[in-house]
Amino acid sequence: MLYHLLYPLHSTIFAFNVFRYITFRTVLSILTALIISFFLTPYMIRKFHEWKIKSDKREDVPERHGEKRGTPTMGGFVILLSTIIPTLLWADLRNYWIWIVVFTLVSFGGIGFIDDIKKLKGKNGKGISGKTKMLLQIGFAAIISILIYSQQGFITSLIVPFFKNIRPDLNGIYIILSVIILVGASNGVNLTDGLDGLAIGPVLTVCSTFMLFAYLVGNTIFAQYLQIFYVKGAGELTILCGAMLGAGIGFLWYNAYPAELFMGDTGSLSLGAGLASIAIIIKQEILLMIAGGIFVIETLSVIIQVLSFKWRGKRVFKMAPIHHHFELKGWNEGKIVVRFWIISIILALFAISTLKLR
Ligand code: 57M
Repeated sequence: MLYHLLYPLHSTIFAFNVFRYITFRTVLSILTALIISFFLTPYMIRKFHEWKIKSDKREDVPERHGEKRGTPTMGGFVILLSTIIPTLLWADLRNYWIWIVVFTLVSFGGIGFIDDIKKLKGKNGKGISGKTKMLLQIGFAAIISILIYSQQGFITSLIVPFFKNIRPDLNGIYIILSVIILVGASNGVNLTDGLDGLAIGPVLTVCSTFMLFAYLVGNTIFAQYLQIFYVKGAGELTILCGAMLGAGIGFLWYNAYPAELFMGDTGSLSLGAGLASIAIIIKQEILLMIAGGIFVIETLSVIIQVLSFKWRGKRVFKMAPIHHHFELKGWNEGKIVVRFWIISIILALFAISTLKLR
């Protein structure tokens, strides 16, 4: 909104011409998100305590998690506000992609919100049933995928990193792939969100990677030079990624060990799906799996554990998702989290290197 208000004034105040630039508005978006997050989070932590929005009903967590009882949850609500408000202030609101990602964040955040509320109010801390949750996720993912697919000129080819000549056109099947990516990513972040700072760290590295890619993909010159698909209007997503980055950093301030706030499903489901929707729009679906490798590893650890237990009657890990395995091996929480962050930084750098290595 501020963009629409300030930029037209450039004919009288020449300096306002600067609002034309995506880079400048991205910096403003990051700063706005940081300010909102830093001021709103402590206020909301107090409110969550007052309203008894606290995680205290899990019974099966490793013993050490007992000390985490009473930590307010649903911090994802603040992350969403600190992402969406700066986006609405600094992005071009005529941009279709911005609304798609905002819709993704709100719809998946809504599913998480209902789940979080039910966990707090329901018996034994149980949220909505796994089946209902999955159906809601698939339903919204299908709507989002169709909205993306129906946009005129949307490319349904799949980019395979490192191979510039392998670009299979999936046509209508693309919608199915897109649903899988959206649902998979939202659950991947959700599974990862089990230690202080563990999920938000890789969210930040993926978000930074996509901030760069959105800018390049939305610019004809850079896209042509780097031989990546040009996606009209995708550049504005740089501003949204910036807002998510600022919101995530602000949240990490309070989620760092010992956490004063958890993001809840409101945060994990929406952030995962939000990143997936950006990946789909900027045509970097496989890159999401590389940069977001931590989410893939966490998800795979659960699949392997469940299948192994079913088929062999034996566990592969002491406990899945894999961060619990290291906890039970006696690693300190901080060590696990920082090591996972280091891996996600390496993965993000590797993802960025695909721009040149092909
Ligand atoms: C997310 N939620 C945390 C918090 C957070 C299929 C199965 C693998 C599913 C999986 C599962 O339920 N995953 C969902 C796990 C919970 O955190 C809340 O949930 C939100 C995210 N949805 O924002 O509100 C607890 O995690 C800890 N936490 C932190 N810091 C944070 O910043 O310390 C969270 C955020 C919090 C806090 O203790 O209360 C959770 O773990 O419950 N299920 C599992 O992960 C279970 N694994 C399991 O059953 N493994 C078996 C299977 C796969 C065969 C096995 O290995 O044998 C674990 N769940 C729990 N305890 N609760 C097992 C241990």
